[in-house]
Amino acid sequence: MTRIRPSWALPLVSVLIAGTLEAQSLIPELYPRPQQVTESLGSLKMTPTLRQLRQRLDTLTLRQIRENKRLYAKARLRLGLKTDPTLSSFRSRVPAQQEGYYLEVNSGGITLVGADSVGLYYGLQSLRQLLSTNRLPYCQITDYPSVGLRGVVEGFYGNPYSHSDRIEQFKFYGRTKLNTYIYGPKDDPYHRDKWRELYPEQERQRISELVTQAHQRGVRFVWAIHPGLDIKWTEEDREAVVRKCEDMYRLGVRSFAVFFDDISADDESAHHQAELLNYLYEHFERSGMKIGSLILCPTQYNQAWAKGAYLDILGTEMNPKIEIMWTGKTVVTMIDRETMEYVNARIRRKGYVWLNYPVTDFAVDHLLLGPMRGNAPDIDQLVSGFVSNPMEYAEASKVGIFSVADYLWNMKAYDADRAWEGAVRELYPHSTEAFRHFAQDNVDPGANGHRFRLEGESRDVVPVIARFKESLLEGHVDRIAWSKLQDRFRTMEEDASILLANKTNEALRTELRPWLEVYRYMAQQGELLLRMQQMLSRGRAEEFMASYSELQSIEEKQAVIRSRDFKGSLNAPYPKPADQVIAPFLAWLKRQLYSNYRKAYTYEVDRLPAPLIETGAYYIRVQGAYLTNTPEGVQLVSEADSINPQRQVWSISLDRESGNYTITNAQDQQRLSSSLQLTRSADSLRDTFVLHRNDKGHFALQNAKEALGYIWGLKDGKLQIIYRKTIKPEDYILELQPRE
Ligand code: 14T
Repeated sequence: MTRIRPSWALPLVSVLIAGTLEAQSLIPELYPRPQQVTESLGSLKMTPTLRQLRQRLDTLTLRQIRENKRLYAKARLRLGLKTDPTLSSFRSRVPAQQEGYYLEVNSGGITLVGADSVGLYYGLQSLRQLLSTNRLPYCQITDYPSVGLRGVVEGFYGNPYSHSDRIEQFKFYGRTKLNTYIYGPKDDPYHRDKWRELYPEQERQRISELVTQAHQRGVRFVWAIHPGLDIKWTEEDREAVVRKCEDMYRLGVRSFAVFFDDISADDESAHHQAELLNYLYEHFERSGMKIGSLILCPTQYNQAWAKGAYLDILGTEMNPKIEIMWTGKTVVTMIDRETMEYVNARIRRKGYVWLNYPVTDFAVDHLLLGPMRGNAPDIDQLVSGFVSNPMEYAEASKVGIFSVADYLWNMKAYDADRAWEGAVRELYPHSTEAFRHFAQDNVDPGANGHRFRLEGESRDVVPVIARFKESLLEGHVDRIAWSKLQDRFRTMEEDASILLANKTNEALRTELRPWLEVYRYMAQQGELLLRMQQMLSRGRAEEFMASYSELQSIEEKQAVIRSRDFKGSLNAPYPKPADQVIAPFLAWLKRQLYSNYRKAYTYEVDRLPAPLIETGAYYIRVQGAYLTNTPEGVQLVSEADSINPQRQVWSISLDRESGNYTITNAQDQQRLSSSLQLTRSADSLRDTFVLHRNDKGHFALQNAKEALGYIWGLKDGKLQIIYRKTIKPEDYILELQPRE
C-alpha cells in the first residue's frame, strides 16, 4: 500500500492502510519540502550504523560524499549519479531538473540517485532529516527545485559579516538547499568606496577560502562590485572593473555582479551600464574565462522608481545572458506576480529577485524573526533567480533565510508557519519553545522610512491585553486577563534566561544577548507594573511608590543596553524587541497607573513623571512666528493676528490611550494632520503626534502611528516634513505658549 502525498497538500496526519488499519505517517516534516513524497508501509529500525550515518551527514561537504564508502555499505545505502551504470534501473525515476534526486527506502535499504552531484548532495540532506527519528520509513522521494538560482545577497548597509559568519552561512545553505551567495556588503570598502583598489593579500586569502568553502556546499560564490558612486565612463575605469574581477577570478570566483543601486541614474546611464556589462561579458569570453553568471543590479531596481526608458534600454541593449535584479513594487516589499510580469516585459528576460527581507538596515533597532508571508506562490517561471538580503546578524537571519529556502525549493507548497516552525527548530533544537516565543515577539520592523510593516507580532497576547485595558478603563480589573498577563511576563523572563544560557551556538548567543537582556527587563517591568496596579487598587500608596523606584532602576538598566556595541561598529542601536504589542502596552500601563495614582494620592506624587504639557490652548511659535490657520493652509505668520486671534490658537490634548497628542485649531475645530494640513475627520493614523521636549523647553513635533519617523522641520523659513530616524537637537523648533 502506498500513499502519494502531493507536495501542495497539508501534511497528512494518518494514512489508511489495507482499508482497515490507521497508522501515523512516520515521515518527519522535511525542509525544504520535497516535491513528491510517497510513503509505504514499513520502516527500517534505527541502528548504530544509521545513527553514525546521520552524524556524518550533519557536516558533509560535496567532496566528502565519495569518502564514506564503507559506512554507506554498512548502512545499506547505495548512492550515485543517474549516469552511473550500476544504478541504471533507477534512471527513469530521477527528475530531469538540475539538482534533482530520487531517494528510496525499502526493506532492501536506501537508494539515492542524483541528477548531478549537487542533487546527490541534496538527497543526502533529505536523508539526514529522515534519519532524525527512531525509524526510517519506507518511502520514495522525487525532488527538484522550483527556482534554479536560490540564495542570499549580503547586500545590506552596516557591519559586514565576519569570515566565520560567512563560513557558517555556507554550511547552512548546503543544509537548506540554497545554491547562491552574492557578496556585496555596502560597507566593505573594496566593494564600493574603493572599488578600483585590489584587495590586500590577507583579504584575498580569505576570499579564496570562502570560495572553496562555498563550492564545497554546492554554493556558487558571486562577487559583486559597486562602482556607481564615482565611475567615469572611460576606458580607464572600465579596465579598473576588469582588473578587479580578474583578480577575483584568480581567487576562484566564477560569477560576478555589478551593482548600480542607490545612486542617481537617467536613461543615459542605462546605455553606459549596459555597455559596461556587455564589455565584461565579452571580455570574459575572449579571455577564455569560464563564467557562471553575470548579474546587474540596476539603479531603477523597483517599480516605484521606474521612469523613462531606463529599463527598456537595458532590455534591448544588454546581452540577454546577463541577469537583471529587481526588488519588486517598492524597495522593501514581498514579490507579486504583477511586478514580475511588468519588469520581465521591460527587461526582455526573467528578472532576478533581490528580496529585501529579513534585512533591517532601515530599522536597525528591530529584529525580524517572524514567519515570511506574502511572496506569490506562482512566480517560479517568472524569475531567473531569487536571493534574500538578510540582517547584519548572520545567525539570527537564518530564521528568514530558512523560510526563503523552503519557499524557493517548492514554491506552490510553501506554508509560512510550517517553514517558521522548521527554522525555530533548526536554530534551537533544544530551547525550542523559548525561542519560538521570543521570535513570535520580534516580527514587525516598526515605523520606518519604507513603510514596510509586518502583522501578527505577539498575536497570542493581543486579546488578553484588549480585555485587560477595557476592564482597567472601566475601573475594575479582569482577574483572568491579569493573571494571563502575569504568566506571559513570567514566561518571557524565563525564556530570556533560558536563551541567554544556551551555549549551543555561541555566535547566535552573542548576536541576541542585548536583545534578550532588554526583553528580560521588559518582562520584569511587566510583572512589576501588574503588581503596582494591584497596590493601587488596594490603596497602598507607599508600596506603589517603592515599586516605582524599583521600576525606575529597571528602566535605567534597560536604557543603556546596546546591540553591536563593539569597537569600530557602524551601528550600535538600542534594541527594541517586542515593539509592536508588548512595548506599547507597557507604556500605556505606566501612563494609566501614574494618572490614576495622581487622581487618588499626594504621597510622593511629584516623583512620577509629569505629562509633557497640560491639555489646553496654546500659541504654537516657531522662531517667533505663529502657526496660523490661513485660507492658504497652515502657515507661519510673523505677526500676532489681532482681528482673528482664534486662527493662531491651538488646543493641544493628550490622548491617554495612545500617549499621543491631537492639535485642533480654535477657529474651525479642524485637526492638524501629519501632512501639514487640516482635516475634519478624526483619523488617529494621521492626525496624532508625539511631542518631545528638550531641556530649554522647546518642542519637536513628530508624526505618530504610520508616519512615525517623520518630524516637523524648517526649510527656508517654511514648515516641512522631514524623515528622521532619531530626533536631532535642531529639530526642537516649537515653543508652546499657553494662551491666558
Ligand atoms: F540593490 C538593491 F536592490 C537594494 O535593495 N539596495 C539597497 C540595499 O543595499 C539595502 O539593504 C536595502 C534595504 O534598506 O535597500 C537599498 O538601499 C536603500 C534603499 C532606499 F530606498 C537605501 C536607502 C533608501 F532610501
